[in-house]
Amino acid sequence: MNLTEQLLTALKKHGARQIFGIPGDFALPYFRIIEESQILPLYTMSHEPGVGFAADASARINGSLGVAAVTYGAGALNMINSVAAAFAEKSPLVVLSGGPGKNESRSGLLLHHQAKTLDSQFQIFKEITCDQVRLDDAERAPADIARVLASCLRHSEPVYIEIPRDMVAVPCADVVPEAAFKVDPDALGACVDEILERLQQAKSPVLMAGVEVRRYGLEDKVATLSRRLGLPVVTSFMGRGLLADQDAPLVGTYMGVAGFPEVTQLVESSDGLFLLGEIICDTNFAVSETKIDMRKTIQALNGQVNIGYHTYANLPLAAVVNHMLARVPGPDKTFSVTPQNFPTGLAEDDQSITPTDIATAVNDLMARHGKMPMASDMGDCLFTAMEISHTALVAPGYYATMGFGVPAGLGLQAATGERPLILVGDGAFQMTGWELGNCKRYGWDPIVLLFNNASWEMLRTFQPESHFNDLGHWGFAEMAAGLGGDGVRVGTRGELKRALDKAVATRGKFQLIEVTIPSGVLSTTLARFVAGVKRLNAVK
Ligand code: S1T
Ligand code: MG
Repeated sequence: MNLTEQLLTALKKHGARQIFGIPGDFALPYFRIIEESQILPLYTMSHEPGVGFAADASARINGSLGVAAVTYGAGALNMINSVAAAFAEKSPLVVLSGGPGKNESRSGLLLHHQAKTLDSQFQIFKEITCDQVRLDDAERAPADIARVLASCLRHSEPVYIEIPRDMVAVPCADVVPEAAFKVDPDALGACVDEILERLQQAKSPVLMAGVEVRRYGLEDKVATLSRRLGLPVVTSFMGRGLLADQDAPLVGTYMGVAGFPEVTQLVESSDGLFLLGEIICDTNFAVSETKIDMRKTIQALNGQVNIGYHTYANLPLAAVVNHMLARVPGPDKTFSVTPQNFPTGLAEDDQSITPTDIATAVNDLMARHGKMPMASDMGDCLFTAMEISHTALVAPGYYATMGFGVPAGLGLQAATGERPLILVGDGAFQMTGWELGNCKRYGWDPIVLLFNNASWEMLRTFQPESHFNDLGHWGFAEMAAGLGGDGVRVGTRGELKRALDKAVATRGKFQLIEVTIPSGVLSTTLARFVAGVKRLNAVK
């Protein structure tokens, strides 16, 4: 096999299921091999930010590698923000970029798509990936590919692979996957002893499941562990959607002053908070009513476990969870939790629509037709997602970039075959909503709920005096047909319910429901978040 075929075979062996991409002249040679070899299906998108978000979402929902294939310079550098989002949120994304060959690199000419030096792109990607390689040596290539893909899975962070265009078809040996990382059994045993002891001594222990629990495919094991230890489970804002399909004592999502008071109370009064794979960031913890004393918590993240003031290094999350399960064989403890409740029973009347009405309508829809996986963009749509009953969710809950929602929803459907629900604001839709034009080619048919408040409402909420947040009305519903889907604008709660029922009944085309939301109307969750942040800032 040639170098590209070996790379594709290795990607598949390491869990990749599809490739999203946009070619260019530096990438045409390897794209041709992708298409002709059919080792992995290729989905082309319309703009590289969408390529990155779709590939990232496919990684998140499958708990395995996502692959974004681009050309050198204008392509790869156009995708920096999506890769940064994947890095920040620990998503195992593999970036493949075409690159200049040896002779043209030595021509003495500046090459098109070159920024500063020919190596600039490689250096830029070093900042947002955990490992990188340029495949310019066929002898070294198998070991380099094995190392980089192992890094991607082990750290659950993006990696960068540059393929010079004069190397794509050179003969190459098989890629032998690297041996699994060896855990020190004594360190693991000591660590798990201490975790179990702390949890047993605590009067009100709580387990918070973070994104690493999904990234390492541990949701079912964590659900079992929580039942056996009798631990109520919460997720953070970023971890919303985790354990949705598991038999776990899931109470709800912790959002401090912005969340459900019962969940806030449970977490902030706990004397044994067990943060499992949770990123300690501002969107997860800055809105804490009472500052959580991290010294009293047990934090397992990034391959280490911090307890109080000491750290157990080189203990992958899976090793810790597996060893805890072995130490706590069961049976399940008998205990009950009061899960947070979600709004249902939307009145089908002529009232204007609030974001919380949208959540209510979706909860009613899922109760009637079954759960749908969701992709959400940044904006009030993501805060509204916290009011939707637990279902699989991919969203930029920490890095908080706009533009994620629509391409991520397409990545969900490509990766799972399931019809997704996409939540997106008007501002974010203006960025990457046009990727819906690719649905027809691939038979994707998401239902898109477009929150149209004609503004960058999250920004206006914090700075109402600024008029630059007013976006005016775009006719999104009318644009849907031109993109190959159906579009409708709704302004009352009755219209919303009827539009959702019609959308669910219509398959084979995307269904865009443009929801007109009166200016200044926020979801209950965002209103609480804003009030809480203002209150916390006032006391600082
Ligand atoms: N650009 C990108 C790519 N991501 C961002 N998060 C921002 C800018 C800043 C930003 C927000 S929230 C927001 C912006 C511009 C407005 C979002 O508008 P829309 O999608 O219409 O949603 P809504 O009206 O519900 O706010 C965050 C705070 O940084
Ligand atoms: Mg808006």
